[in-house]
Amino acid sequence: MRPGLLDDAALFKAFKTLNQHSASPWQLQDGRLLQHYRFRDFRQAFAFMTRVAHVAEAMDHHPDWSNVYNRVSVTLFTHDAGGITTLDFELAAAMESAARETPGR
Ligand code: H2B
Repeated sequence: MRPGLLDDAALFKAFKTLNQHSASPWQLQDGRLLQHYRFRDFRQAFAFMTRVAHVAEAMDHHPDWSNVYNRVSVTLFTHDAGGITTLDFELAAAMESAARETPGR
């Protein structure tokens, strides 16, 4: 079963936990989780995306993202639920780990 939408209190709490370990804070924009990453070059940006792709497949939960050279912009949203769920926060946390493992940030 897939998780339901988070209410405001749960959202606030999840943000706090997520951003304790984030170099730059995740933001809430238009009902989605938003983050921008910058890496040394395209190779490292793509290495990051590859790391995340493995996690996303394992979770069956996928980012909306774009890549321009060394930058990756991410928005997370649970399409099936029409909003933000715990899956988005799990994927966000996995992205923070993947970013930490990617050299040359
Ligand atoms: N990713 C995201 N971000 N939201 C979803 O609702 C979603 C997904 N649904 N990945 C999954 C795939 C669904 O389409 C499959 C069939 O489980």
